[in-house]
Amino acid sequence: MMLKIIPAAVLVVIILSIYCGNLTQSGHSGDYPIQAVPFTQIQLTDHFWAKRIEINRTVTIPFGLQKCEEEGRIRNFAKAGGLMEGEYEGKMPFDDSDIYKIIEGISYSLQTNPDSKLDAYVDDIIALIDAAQEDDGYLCTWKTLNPDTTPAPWVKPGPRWYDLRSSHELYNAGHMYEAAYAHFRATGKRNFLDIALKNADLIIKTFGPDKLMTPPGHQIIETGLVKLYRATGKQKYLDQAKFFLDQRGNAQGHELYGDYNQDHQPVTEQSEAVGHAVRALYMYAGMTDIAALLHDTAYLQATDHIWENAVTKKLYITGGLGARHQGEAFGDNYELPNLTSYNETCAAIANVYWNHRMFLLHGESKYIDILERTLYNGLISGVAMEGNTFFYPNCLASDGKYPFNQGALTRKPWFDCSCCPSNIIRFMPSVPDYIYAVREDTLYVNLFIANRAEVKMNQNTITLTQQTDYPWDGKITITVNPAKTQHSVINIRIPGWAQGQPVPGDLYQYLPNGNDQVTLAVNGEKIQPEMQKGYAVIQRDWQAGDVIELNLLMPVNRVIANENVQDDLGKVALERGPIVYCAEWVDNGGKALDLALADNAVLSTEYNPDLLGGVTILKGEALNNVGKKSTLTAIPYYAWSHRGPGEMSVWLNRKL
Ligand code: FUB
Ligand code: ZN
Repeated sequence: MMLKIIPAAVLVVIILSIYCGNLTQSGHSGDYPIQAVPFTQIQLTDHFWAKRIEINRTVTIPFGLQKCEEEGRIRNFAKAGGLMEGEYEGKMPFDDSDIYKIIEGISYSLQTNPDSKLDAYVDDIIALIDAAQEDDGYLCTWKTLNPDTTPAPWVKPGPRWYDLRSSHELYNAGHMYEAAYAHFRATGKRNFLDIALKNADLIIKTFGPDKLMTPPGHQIIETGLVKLYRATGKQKYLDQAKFFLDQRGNAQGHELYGDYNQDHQPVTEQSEAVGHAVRALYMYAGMTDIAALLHDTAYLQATDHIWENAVTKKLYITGGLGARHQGEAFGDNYELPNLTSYNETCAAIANVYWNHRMFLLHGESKYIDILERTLYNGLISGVAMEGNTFFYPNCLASDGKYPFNQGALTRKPWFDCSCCPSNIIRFMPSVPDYIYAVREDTLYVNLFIANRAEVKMNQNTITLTQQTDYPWDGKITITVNPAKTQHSVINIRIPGWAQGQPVPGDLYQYLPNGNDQVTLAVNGEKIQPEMQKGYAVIQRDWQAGDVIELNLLMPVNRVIANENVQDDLGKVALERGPIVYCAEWVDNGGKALDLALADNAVLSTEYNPDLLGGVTILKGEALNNVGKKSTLTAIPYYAWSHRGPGEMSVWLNRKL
């Protein structure tokens, strides 16, 4: 590595002064010190994400809507609103949330691809939601239709707010707020936002000190309320988010749910990622919002501790979180089985939301390292390249027999509990949100995705053109065109994988590969900028036409896991750039478990435009399961299971 590192002590002083500076402003709510450049200012020109986002728009969104229509999720609103007769349809108490998530995805999508027909269709659904809302603002179709029955045996029937541990009334509300905020921002229309605010006002009237003090069984209302605060500027929504978080672990107002629901300790005392992974990760995102917006040091410390635990003890190499099928939950430290790994797609999405917030708060690239790892591996594996079949769990090995995906061996079109497909729909269009961010006179380049962006910064507008074939090639060229020449800072993220560190901590490490991996140049001249918090810091008077060239060599990296991870003992995983690889049966003579790859076996790379939508594959000499020499072919993990069910493994034996 040729980049210079700032001494740790200097960094500590800088961090403290920045953070203490914020603290002195307390009393008023603030915001994240760093702001994302919104995806609406970014036009993707790449071949990887643009394709995926377009498939989401043209296939996944219509497919999700069709499923929701067929299965009665939309009718439930009409029925609850008295516009048609009938009982609640659906097996889950949170089917309403799928509609909200799809509206959120459509809203994002409308911002970049205006579509008046779709816009009008969404307005029709919003009219049904409006009809289903009770006069005082209450909104949850299964309760309104018949509180004395239940859609699922694990939910107790009963009046409003009864069995909040399982009823998902507040979960539905949280997704409604997130969607209403997105719809408001995308269209400027208040029809959905006003429904959400009316509901939130009822919730504020109902829950609080000296009122109901029960927290939701499933978190998400917290980040949703923060978005309502953003939409209105009204502090009461932010305070309500904190109120719900503060009730966890507080036995004063309810019987504690326990660690499955992260209700075993006050959140500020929690330091280990436990329980149901999606619940937990949405909660950590909400806690990070509180840490940032209310400058709350106790929340800040807790999120830092939990992050440390999750990343250094519980993270799969694919960025997946949540080891256990049982309870869809985090396992113990280092409990990372491969065949039975759960890694719910929703948890991967939540992990991106959380790490993005952690970056906006701390400005360190390690959060983007986790975000990128999740994005390119354990998250997009959740949806087929054709856009209409899905993984709910994302396992790291398959024997072709254990039906890990809700009874199936490959991706399924839909699920009774369809949280993952609808989450994919809402997430995909927002991917460009994660590319750039700004803080005063500093621009952060976080992800390498070809695009053209207009960034407002420091009373200037900078047009950026990023060109790259990432993730297959590590050459990145960024042309900088400021409207006026100005002194500012461009922070280029140097990924952990390019600096010999797959993830922060010692959960995984690379076997040495002897490559000097990073070079940077401005206008053709090599530079050696300072490194700060994982970024190469380039300061200058930027002029129209300045060109930054970053070269991240992409050797094949061999990963080994911490020896406490029993399932990975004696094994190696392969990565190239941000992509984690796997061996799949179809490329390896019908068998992919029990292959052995010697540490010194040479691996070659080859881009195949006709395979799996265009992928770089790896090849090398290995031993097959009976000890015979064979050629190993590895494909990107996200692309597995497109050619029929069978064996797959991310981790390979180092010795037979
Ligand atoms: O409970 C709502 C959603 O259903 C959760 O987030 C998922 O894990 C699934 O259980
Ligand atoms: Zn899910």
